[in-house]
Amino acid sequence: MAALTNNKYVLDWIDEQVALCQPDQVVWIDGSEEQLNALRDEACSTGEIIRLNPEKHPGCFLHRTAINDVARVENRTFICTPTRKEAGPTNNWMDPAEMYAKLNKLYKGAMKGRTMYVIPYSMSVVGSPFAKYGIELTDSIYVVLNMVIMTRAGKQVLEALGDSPDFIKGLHAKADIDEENRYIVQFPQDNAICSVNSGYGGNVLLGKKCFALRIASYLGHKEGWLAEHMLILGIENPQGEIRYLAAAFPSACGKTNLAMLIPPEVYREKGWKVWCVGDDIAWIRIGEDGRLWACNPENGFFGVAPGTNVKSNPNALAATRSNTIFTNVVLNTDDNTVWWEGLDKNPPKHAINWKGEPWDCTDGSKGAHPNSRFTAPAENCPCISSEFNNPKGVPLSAIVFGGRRAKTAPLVYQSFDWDHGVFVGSIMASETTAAAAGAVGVVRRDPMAMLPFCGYNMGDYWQHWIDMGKKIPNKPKIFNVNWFRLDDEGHFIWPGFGDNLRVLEWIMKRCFDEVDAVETPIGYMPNPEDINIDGLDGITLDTMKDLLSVDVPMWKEDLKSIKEFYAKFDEFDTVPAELKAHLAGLEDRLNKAE
Ligand code: OXD
Ligand code: MN
Repeated sequence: MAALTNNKYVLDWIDEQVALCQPDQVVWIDGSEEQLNALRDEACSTGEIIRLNPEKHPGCFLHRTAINDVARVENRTFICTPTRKEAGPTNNWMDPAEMYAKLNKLYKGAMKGRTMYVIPYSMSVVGSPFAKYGIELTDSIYVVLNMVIMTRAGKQVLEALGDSPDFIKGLHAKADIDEENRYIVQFPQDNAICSVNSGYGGNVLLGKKCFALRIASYLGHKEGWLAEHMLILGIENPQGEIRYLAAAFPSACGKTNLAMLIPPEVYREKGWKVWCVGDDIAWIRIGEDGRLWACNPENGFFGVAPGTNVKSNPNALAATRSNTIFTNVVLNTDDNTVWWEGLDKNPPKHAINWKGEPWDCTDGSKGAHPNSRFTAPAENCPCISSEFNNPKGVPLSAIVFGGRRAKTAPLVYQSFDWDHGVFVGSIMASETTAAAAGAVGVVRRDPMAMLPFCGYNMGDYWQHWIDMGKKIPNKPKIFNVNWFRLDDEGHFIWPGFGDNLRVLEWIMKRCFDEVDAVETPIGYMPNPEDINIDGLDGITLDTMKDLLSVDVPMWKEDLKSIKEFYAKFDEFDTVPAELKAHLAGLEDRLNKAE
C-alpha cells in the first residue's frame, strides 16, 4: 500500500522497523470508515473480536486478551535515559543501548506472516497549541480499532505533521504475548516508545500512558508545561457559571465516575450540572491570561467496566451504548450482549467469561476480569463538555489530589499555598488496585498519582511543579480528598459518587473566597457545617466532624512512611528543598497538636 506521506523522517523510520520486524505487508491507517469496517470484518473473521448485538449495541465489539495479559505491567515498564539519575529511583531503568539490543532481538522477524499497521495519531485536537503527533506501528487490529477511538487518528495527522521530524515513534509487536519477555519501554531522549509481548490496552495503546503521560511529562519538563494523570471537569452552578478543576487519582479509584458525576437531586433541582472534559489525562499550560489551562489529549474513554452501572455512572454506561470495544467482560450468549460484575443483579444465565470459558454465574467465580475495560468515544458521553474540542482547553480554578485511604486522610483539606500543595501531592498514597499487575489493597505512596507514569526523576518532577508555581500569576488552589475512609466495621463512611459534588462545591467556594476554613496541622479544612449534607441519608453533622478530623497519631505514623519514601531520592538528592521544609513543618505542627 502506498505511503500516506512523503515525510522522510517518517518513511526512514518505518523502513527500519519493517526491516527489523519483517511483516508481510504494511497498511497505512487513513482513518476512513471504509477501511475501519474492512478491518472490523477481518478481525471478526479471525475471532480477534466478536460483533455484539447490532440493535442493543450498534458498532460494538468484544475482545479477550490472553489470560496472562490483563493489566499494566509496572515491573516490566522502563524509562531508558542515558543515566539512571534521569529516570530516578521510582522508575525501572536500563541503559538505552542495552535495552535496544534486547528489544531488537524480540522484534526481529516478530511480524513475519502478519501485517504492520501504521497509525498516525494526534494527542489533542489536530493543529491546536496543545497537539503533539505520534505514529504507532502495530501488528494488532485490536490496537488500530482502539487507537481510532482513543485518539484523533488518520491521514489528517500526517498532513498536519508535514515534513517535520517532530513526532513520537511507537513500535508495538504482539510477538508471543510472552510474560517473561514483555517490555514497555520509553526512550524520552529519542521520542520513542517500544512495546512487545502484550496486547493489553494500557501496555499497547501507546498514545495513552506511554506518550501522553511518560513521554509528555518529560517534554513538559523541558518545555514548561505539565502532563498529568488527571480528570478535568466543569461544574455549572445555578447562575450558569462554569468553574473547572483537574483531579489526580491513582488508577481505578473512580476518576471516570467523578469526571461524569450526576449531581444529587437537591443540586439538580437548583440547576447544578457537571460537564466532563476528560477522565484520565490532562495537559496543562500557562495561558496568556496567567491562569492554568488544561486540555484532555485523548478522544475516548478507556474505563474500568466492573462497578459501572446506572447508579454509579449512567453517563459512562450511555457512552458505551454504541461504537465501543469491550475487553475481558462477560458475553451473554442469549442475546450477544455484555455483562460485568456490578452492572446489575442479573448475571446472564448463558454466558462466556473473560477467559472464553462457559460461565455459570452461581459458581462464585468472577465472569469479567476486575480490570476489564470499555473503550468508548468521548462524543458518546451525554455530559461531554462543550469545550472538549476547544483548542485552548479550559481554565483551572482548582487542582485536587486524592487516594484510596481507609484511614488517615480526611474527606477534604486545602493546602496552605502552591508549594504546600505540591508537598500534599508528593505525599499522596493509595491502596493498589487491579489496574496494575500485583497485589491489590496494599498502601503505597503514589505522588500526584504519577508513580507509574512519570517519565523522569520524580524529584525533578516535583521541582518542576515548584518552578511552574513561580511562573503562574493566577494559580489554582490545591486540595486533597479521600472518598474512601472506612468506619470500624469496614463500611465506607462517605457515600461518594454524585454526592462528591458536595465536597467539590466547598472546594470551588474556597477558590472564589466564598467560604471560610479552619487551619489545622495538615492544611485548611471545612467547618463541618459548610459541607452541604441536605438530602443525604444517614450523614449527620457528627459524621462530618468524624470525616473531617485529623488523627494526629496516625499522621505521625504516616510521617515515617513519607520519610522513607523521600529517602529513596537521597542517592540523587532530587527532593526539592521546599518539600523538605514542608515535611519538617508538618512534623512540627503535628508535634505541637498533641
Ligand atoms: C488507566 C490506568 O487505564 O490508569 O487509566 O491504568
Ligand atoms: Mn489512568
